[in-house]
Amino acid sequence: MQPPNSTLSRRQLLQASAGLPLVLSVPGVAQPAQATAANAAHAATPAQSKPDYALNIKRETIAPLGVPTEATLINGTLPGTEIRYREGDLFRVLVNNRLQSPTSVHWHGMIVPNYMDGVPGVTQMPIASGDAVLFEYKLRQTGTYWYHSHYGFQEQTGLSGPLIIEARDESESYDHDVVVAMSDWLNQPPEGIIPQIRGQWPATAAVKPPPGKYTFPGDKVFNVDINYPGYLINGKSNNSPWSLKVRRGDRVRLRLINSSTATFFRVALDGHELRLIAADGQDVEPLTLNNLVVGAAERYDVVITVKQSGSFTLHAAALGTNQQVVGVIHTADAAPKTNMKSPEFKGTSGGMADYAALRSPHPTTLPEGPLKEFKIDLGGQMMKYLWSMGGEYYPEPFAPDGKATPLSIRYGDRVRIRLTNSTMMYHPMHLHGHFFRLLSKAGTVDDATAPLKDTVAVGPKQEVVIEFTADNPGNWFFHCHNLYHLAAGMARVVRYEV
Ligand SMILES: [Cu+2]
Repeated sequence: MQPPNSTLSRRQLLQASAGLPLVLSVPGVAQPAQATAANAAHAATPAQSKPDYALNIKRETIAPLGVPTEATLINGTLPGTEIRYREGDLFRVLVNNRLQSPTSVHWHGMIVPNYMDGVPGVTQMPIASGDAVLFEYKLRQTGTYWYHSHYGFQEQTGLSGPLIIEARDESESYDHDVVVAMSDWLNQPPEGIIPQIRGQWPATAAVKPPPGKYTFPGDKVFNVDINYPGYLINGKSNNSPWSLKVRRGDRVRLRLINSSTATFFRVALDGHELRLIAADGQDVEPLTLNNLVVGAAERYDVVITVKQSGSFTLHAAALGTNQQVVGVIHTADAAPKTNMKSPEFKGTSGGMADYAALRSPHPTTLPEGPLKEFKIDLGGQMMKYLWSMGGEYYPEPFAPDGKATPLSIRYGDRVRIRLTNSTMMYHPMHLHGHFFRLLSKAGTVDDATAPLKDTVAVGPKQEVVIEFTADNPGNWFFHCHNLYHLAAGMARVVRYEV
């Protein structure tokens, strides 16, 4: 165990003794050898080398849409530093809080030990101003993930970044491996959005969404709460679009990450088909698509083959709005040139527009176990802007009186959750610490190749069934990944009974 150490405060010792990550009060780069309770548990390990990545979180003013806005940035960039590992590596990342306020970082989609999950109030204390925490765990997966703050509205103001784990033996070959992180951006503090929607504050343009021309495939209306002034690809708006230089004939793996707080994007690349090879980090049977929809917090990996010399616009249309954000993929002999015409999105649509088409390349059937079933309705009170799971509100900043019953499970259970949606909005539901099988067709619980995901968007009046084996003990957040729905109560904790 951790020996008594005179440099630790009483609070730190309390946290350490509670089995929580130990927080060091060291400005700048901390001494990682002492940084976590996890290290303390491995007392035989001598002093470790430096972390692989240090995420220095600071408040800065930036203007991605041309309007200076307060942002919460990692190492000064938007999105934050790309973390890239290889299969089987040890994850060693230091989070340095240089804000005046607390923070937290959650590793989205990662199968982490519970106390590394980064959810304040569920798995750890917030990281206090000036403190640093080393996150260390053995990587048990490959694919495209991301990380983001789970504290307040920091995620909306820039605190997120890509997290990539390359497989040692990738099934596809490609010449470029590139992250395309899509996000929504506000020119105002996000804390004011919910009071405006509730009519408690004077409304700005951001809370008056006009009817949007970009609909869900099949011309279905897509409702949004927020009228964002703009959207970004890899931190860049249409004012200076993100671009990628390639050669004719190149194969390019695009790791599409929807790191927005509320927006669903429909994506297409002019003149090219998209070969979908992975969803939420997990391989799927390849599909040839013309466009796809990426729900908030989802990831889809596509491979494109650059057919000819030229400049090809990557369109990401924000569903429910009249806006798209573009990027450009161009060959070296062609200048990057954007096509700002509205994409028509002809042909086959995939991703979250057709979950049933996603097939795992290997069986995902679960081991036998005591069946534990839950039925949870996603609901809310529109006029009050409160969002619920199973009629209960999780105590969050905009649902302070909420009280939500944990979903109690036991190690070894086969947990099946039936989600219904009685609201008029999509809810991108995310379970921490586990992959679940997505049983998109009713009555398909025996479906051997159901895809594994960590986030599933449940549409208005839709029903979705997910199931997973309870094999990672702890308290795990299960919530809507629309940050404003979460802040107004849409969450539960899945709790392993001991
Ligand atoms: Cu929601």
